[in-house]
Amino acid sequence: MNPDATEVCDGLDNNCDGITDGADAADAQTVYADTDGDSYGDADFPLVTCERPEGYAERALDCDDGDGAVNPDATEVCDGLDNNCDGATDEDTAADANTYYADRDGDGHGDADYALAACEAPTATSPPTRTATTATAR
Ligand SMILES: [Ca+2]
Ligand SMILES: [Ca+2]
Ligand SMILES: [Ca+2]
Ligand SMILES: [Ca+2]
Repeated sequence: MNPDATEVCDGLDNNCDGITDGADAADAQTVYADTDGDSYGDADFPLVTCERPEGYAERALDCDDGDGAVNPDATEVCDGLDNNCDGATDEDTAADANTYYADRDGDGHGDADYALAACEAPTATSPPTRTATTATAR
């Protein structure tokens, strides 16, 4: 141990700076604050440390660290939130998405050949029915 030594995570103050296993340790890891405890941290709050403290996660990617039900492992549902942190809110793959059928003639009855999963009724300009004027669930 001497001031020229490199600090490493070993329980010793290798470089004699008075700090044992400080953030300057060569093999320190970066962890991220995980306020909601879902094991995904907030990339905006990193911490370089030898020992991951309580309340920190080894991976970031939590797009809402105030909601434990929102993280990359979550299932997207139609609720106005980006549950699975993929950057899209209530995407067509949501677990409880409705199936809509194109109603090209506007009689209120859709065409089973033109089904589309979505949280909200598609607009007339949505694929796969560019000529549809309305869409309806059935
Ligand atoms: Ca050390
Ligand atoms: Ca989290
Ligand atoms: Ca999403
Ligand atoms: Ca959602």
